[in-house]
Amino acid sequence: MNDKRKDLPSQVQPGAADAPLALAAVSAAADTPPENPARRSLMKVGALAGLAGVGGGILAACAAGSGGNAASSAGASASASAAGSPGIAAATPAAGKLPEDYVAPGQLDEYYGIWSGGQSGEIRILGVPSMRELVRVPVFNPDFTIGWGITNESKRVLGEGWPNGQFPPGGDAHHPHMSMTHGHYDGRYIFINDKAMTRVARIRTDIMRCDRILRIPNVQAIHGMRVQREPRTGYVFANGEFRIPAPNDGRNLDDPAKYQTMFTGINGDTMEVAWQVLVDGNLDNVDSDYAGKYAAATCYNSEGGVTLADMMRSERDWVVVFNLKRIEEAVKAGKYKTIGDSKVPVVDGRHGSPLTMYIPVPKNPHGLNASPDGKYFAANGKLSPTVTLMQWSKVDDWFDGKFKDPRGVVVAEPQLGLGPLHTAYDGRGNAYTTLFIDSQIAKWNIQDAIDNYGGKKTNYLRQKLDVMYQPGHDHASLGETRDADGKWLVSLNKFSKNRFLRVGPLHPDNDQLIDISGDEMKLVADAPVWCEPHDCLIIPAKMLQDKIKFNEIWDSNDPFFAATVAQAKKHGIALAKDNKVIREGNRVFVYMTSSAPVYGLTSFKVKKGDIVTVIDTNIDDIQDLTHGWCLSDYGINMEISPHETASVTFVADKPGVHWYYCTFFCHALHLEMRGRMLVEA
Ligand SMILES: [Cu+2]
Repeated sequence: MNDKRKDLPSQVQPGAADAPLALAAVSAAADTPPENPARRSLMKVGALAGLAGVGGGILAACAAGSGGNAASSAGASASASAAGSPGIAAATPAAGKLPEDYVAPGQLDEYYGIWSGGQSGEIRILGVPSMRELVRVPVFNPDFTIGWGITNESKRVLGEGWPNGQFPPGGDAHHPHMSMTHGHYDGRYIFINDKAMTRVARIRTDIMRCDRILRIPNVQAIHGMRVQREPRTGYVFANGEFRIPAPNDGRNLDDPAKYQTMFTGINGDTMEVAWQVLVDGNLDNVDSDYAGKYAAATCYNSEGGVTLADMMRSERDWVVVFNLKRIEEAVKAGKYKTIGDSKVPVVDGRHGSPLTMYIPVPKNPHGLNASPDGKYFAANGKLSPTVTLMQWSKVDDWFDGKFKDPRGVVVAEPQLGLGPLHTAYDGRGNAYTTLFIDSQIAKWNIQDAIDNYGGKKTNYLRQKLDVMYQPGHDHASLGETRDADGKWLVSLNKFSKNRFLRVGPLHPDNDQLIDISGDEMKLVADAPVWCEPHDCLIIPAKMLQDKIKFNEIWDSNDPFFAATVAQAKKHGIALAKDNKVIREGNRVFVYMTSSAPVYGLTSFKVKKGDIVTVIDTNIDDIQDLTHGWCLSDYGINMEISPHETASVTFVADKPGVHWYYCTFFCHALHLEMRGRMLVEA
């Protein structure tokens, strides 16, 4: 422990839990090599339990294919206990050197991290490398902090497409991706999927607030989601993961042959569905090329199965490539149908269609990742120890009829280890593949893997790094753009086990920061995160700030609350100065300002049963001087930042005096910033 880090009060090195007891355990394990049986049995608890019952054959197949480290991993024991197992000490910074993730008080991080919030349904903005969480942006999840799902402005976003605006209580967010122009992040929007409620949302980056949520018709469970890179976004591509009866109106539980799913192209500018493509099998992850011609998706259920055993039956599944130009032409030529009430044109992309190409790959592939040089795309094997690397230009040739066997687009199929899920790129010709079952990241060289596939004796494997534990996605800084800078890699690990202080049965996930700037990957930091982020993106702060102007203070004309401003105008209200109650029958509109430490109205009266809309405008000009408006015993809170207008509508069903008060500490007299609503019985 002879390093500088222990002198830094707020820094705990990766692998050291914040307690003396755990530190002792870590020290004991410090010299243990990564292959040590204790670590193996620790990390594989549960990882293979689900497969063990069904797939003895699968594990054997994996072990046969993946060489040295497979044997020890494949012999899974779900009974191994994590309770007393030591961790593995990670790389420590050299003596006298500050750790690489250290960002001193008052200093700013060099990168933004845009994190999915997983089951929370939000996105989170982090600083990288500190991995400090900056803000949360509620998207699919009602949130009392800012009144998301409570204010009229947020209800307009959340309620779109739902009967009577009755939106669901949350969502399952997975994949945040930023809009691009010519393969570079352009800073306009962040898009994210909701698997639970089959939606795609758009976040305006300048205000970091969700402005549109789109329900996707005709499919169930949007999982993989990516954006068009060229010439711009453009399309947002969304995969329907679960096959469902068509139409799904109460029939065919026992006839899965009649199930289907579709690939959806969304217009990212209008947030409308442009078209859908009917496919064979199912759709998991997706990515697009750098030429604006194709999107490609993995399918792990080519069998069309409805049970685990069914879905694993075939030795091969596939990657399906979508020919965007041909799809657009088919739609234009009217070669589509519509389903039920939906007006979305649906084209047929099943086997034999000129719109698609099905490339057989080893069974149950998962991640789909295009390389930043624009040449290749990789399908990650999951149940195969391989990654299948394919070349976009060969896809051109196949669609042009230059050859018949779709496997002709495969240029490499390196064997990496057990459970390859996702691959990231450093822009220097290397790829970084997460190995879920092995709890490792395999770094491999793309050209060496291609040469090896061509018959040359090359060693494409550069390094394997232990991660803690069971990584899903990994993501390299700018690695999904032409600007891949090969600086940081984050491994988003599903299990954290002994890496943090114990907090009960539900552990945080562990997002580990890895320095990939040198020849060797170096683990730099562990970051506990509220489950389950799945995926992230990392973008230099300067790049983003050069592209967009973050609004420190709201523009009073911002479209986010334009409908509320229009309503005020109809009432003849000047929002920045008027404090006034307007009654229209039993509809009551209460306009007031906020300026620390007072509300423009300190009392107002309504009658029991009135439908009341309170509209508050923050007229403070100072950045960060946010107010809240919380109404006692009514379950209402909303945040109003400088020059923002926010509103809430409720039925005044509880007679009496109800104090409203400011919830954001705005002034020394913040507690005195309050007023009374009288509800007359
Ligand atoms: Cu206040």
